[in-house]
Amino acid sequence: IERTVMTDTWLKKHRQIYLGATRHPFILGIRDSSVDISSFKRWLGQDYIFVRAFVPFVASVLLKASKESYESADIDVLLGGLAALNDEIAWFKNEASKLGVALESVVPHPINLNYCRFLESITSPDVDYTRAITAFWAIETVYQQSFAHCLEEGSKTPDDLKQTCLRWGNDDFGQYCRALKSIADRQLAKASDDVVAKAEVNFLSILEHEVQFWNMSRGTV
Ligand code: HMH
Repeated sequence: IERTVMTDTWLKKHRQIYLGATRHPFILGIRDSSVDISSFKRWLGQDYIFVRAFVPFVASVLLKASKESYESADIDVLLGGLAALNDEIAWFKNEASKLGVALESVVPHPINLNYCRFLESITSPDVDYTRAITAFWAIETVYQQSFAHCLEEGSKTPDDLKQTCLRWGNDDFGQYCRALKSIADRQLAKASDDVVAKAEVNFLSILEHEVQFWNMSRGTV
């Protein structure tokens, strides 16, 4: 018998808000090549700040995995995630210098600070591994799904933005997100109703933060 995993239940239940995060006008603007360079630069500078704040969160997930889970395969997946972040940070610096964005002088936008504060709240040791890995899956997957959409058949993504889209939209990153998803689903399957409910609330918060982040990048807020 096929059993529906929790993340698929949520994706179905919250389809509209999920599409709001993964098919946002900012992404559609990359896909149809109407995005303006100033928005792209704003996204770049703000996302660099976000990714720096993401590092301690990912480290906290790794720490929880090593304490709470007996699956050494989880550690391998998370270590791959940290390695990807290391490359990402180098990429941001390189891309910023090409576009003339001075990363040191980017002022974090309140929307970004708000998302970083949320990350910090789920970094706490009081948050269990199940909630942490589920949040991690959601955060990575929104980017993977968004940027992969810009590379699909029929997209008109400008050549100089294709590298950016490939960072998160490539097949390896897709495979990595599927690995996070199956860890999250394995954990959710054995979690209490209370933990599952809290993880779902976090999932929705993440989708809202992602929508806000794209809005900020577009300059509409
Ligand atoms: C805002 N969400 C945001 N930035 C990112 N780099 C990711 C998710 C994925 O790493």
